[in-house]
Amino acid sequence: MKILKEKDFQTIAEQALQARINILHMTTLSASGHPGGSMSSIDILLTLYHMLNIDSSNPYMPERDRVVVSNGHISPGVYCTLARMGFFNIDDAIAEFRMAGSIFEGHVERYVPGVEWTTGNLGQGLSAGCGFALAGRINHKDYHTFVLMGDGEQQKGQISEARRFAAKYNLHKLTAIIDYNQLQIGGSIHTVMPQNIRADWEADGWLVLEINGHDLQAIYASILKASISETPVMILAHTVMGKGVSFMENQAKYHGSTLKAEQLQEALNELEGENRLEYYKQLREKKSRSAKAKGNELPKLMPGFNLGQPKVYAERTDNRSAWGKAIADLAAINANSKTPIVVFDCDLQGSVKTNDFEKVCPDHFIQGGIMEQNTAVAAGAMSTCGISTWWADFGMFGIDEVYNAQRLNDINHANLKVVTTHVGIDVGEDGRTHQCIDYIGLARNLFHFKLICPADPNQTDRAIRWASNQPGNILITMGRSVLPIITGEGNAPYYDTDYRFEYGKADLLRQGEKVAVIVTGTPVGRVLQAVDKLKESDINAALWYVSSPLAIDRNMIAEAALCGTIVTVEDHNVNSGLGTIIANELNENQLHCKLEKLGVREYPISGSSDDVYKWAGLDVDALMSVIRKAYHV
Ligand SMILES: Cc1ncc(C[n+]2csc(CCOP(=O)(O)OP(=O)(O)O)c2C)c(N)n1
Repeated sequence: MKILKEKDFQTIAEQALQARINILHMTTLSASGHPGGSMSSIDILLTLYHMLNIDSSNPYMPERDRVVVSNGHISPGVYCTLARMGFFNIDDAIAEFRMAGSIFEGHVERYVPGVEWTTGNLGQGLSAGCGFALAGRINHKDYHTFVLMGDGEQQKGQISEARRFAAKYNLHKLTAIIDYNQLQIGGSIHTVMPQNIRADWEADGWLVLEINGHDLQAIYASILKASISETPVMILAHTVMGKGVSFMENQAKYHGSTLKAEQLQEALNELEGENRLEYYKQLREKKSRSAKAKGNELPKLMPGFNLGQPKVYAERTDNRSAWGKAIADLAAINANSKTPIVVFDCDLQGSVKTNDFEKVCPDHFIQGGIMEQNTAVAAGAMSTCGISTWWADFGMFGIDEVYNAQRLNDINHANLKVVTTHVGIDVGEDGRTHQCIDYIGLARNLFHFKLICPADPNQTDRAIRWASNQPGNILITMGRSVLPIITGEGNAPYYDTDYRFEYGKADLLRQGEKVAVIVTGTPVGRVLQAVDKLKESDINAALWYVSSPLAIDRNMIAEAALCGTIVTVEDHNVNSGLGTIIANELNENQLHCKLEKLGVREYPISGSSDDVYKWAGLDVDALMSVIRKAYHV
């Protein structure tokens, strides 16, 4: 950390006064935003940033210190601080704060120069900090990660997951700073939801330092101490909401209320500032018609891995094992790559098949425990640090349980590869709590996520290898069962040595006419059997496999529609999966044909896979009956 001298403290004090004025200008001008917490934390923010190893002309320098502002609503304070550190012009931030089209959004966004992680959903920042801190260790970079948090925010359970994770991995280069102003929206933090914040952190193995969060020397000393601590440190900084303006101090109302113009004048009289609201008004009007401040181009993860030799499975096996073998193989052959491969697990290692990877790369296997929210965010943050980051879990826990965290990973343009097993109704006997029948629907809401649902172990192998060299977030899904190898018309594996995975390309498994069956996921084996059996009675239905349900193949949809009837098959909620996507595509492309959607219409039952597929009307006999009927219409 940088050593501060007497004159630095004078500078910080002057900047803090100026920043308080700017926070009020910003929030009054936009008539929205959070002045109270911005003013209680501004002394901490400025002192901290003056101590960091950062360079505004090289914002993504790999060895830079990281700050996650978990209470993203204090964006005015953050923008004032970053502007003073040279990342952008303060006039732009004041004039454009919360303006449509501006980068200076209501909550801090990663594309604002100097911001490391988009936040706003409270309780997730410490997990992101864990991801950055662990990434530093894996990348052999000697940086420190700081996470600024609110005190009301401490009520979120995910924070305790992150504390345990940091303690387990002894992330001593991680420091949390809590803005302890003792107020939140609803009033005192002690009445809204009583907690013993200090005791909770200490119980989880953190060293706690308690300071006056407006005393610059005390802030400085605590950060210095934290930077050399051998355990993770939490700094509990006693502050005053609205600090600096007497009528705003200790008033919960100013958590999220702004000053009217006359109140601003009164506040500025106290702060001895100049009321430049007219100037900023003019600036804002001018800006709204002209170019906006530019956001950062986020660095892309392009590992350039050697993808090795594809493995061709001739015997039945499960997709899970094919994924486990592929990632272990990639890790072994890329052991000397500059991009490390890391795999997270949440206490399901045997089921999600990460054992082989752990044998090859024990130090890069991260056991996150039954703490999926923390894992989703920590892994997402790590994936932005030049690390090929994978997380294997059941669909129910890696998607449904953590939907909002994945949405945040999407908003943050992370590079996380989420491999989920046990999706659909192919989960064994566990029943409806474990049957993830909404993964396509959920992923479809995430604008930038790619979704791959491989048909069999061969396509799984190819898809994993392909995904390892792709930037961005990718969700790869599979069921639990041992699956038949998908064969082409001539009985050899369809996805053979020559097969190359292509995102968005559908696979024509069987040529046919009158009916086109379009399937995704585990039902493909049963559909293939049904279609092949029907051939014996001269019913030649076409069969397409869709491995990328969010990127429908235009050729397929046009050819399938020409058949006259399309039957979609999935072991997914029929209201939000492949069938609905196909209906949408037909409609939007003005293609006309009959459509029959087969899928899951109720929360399913426990039972063997065969029994559950039969219950859902997705067994071979039921499929044959639907296809036969459609063929003869
Ligand atoms: C998960 C989540 N729940 C609710 C909110 C709405 N919200 C925004 S700020 C806030 C209060 C935060 O209090 P505190 O952490 O003490 O911040 P301060 O008031 O000191 O700025 C709430 C409930 C949110 N942003 N995220």
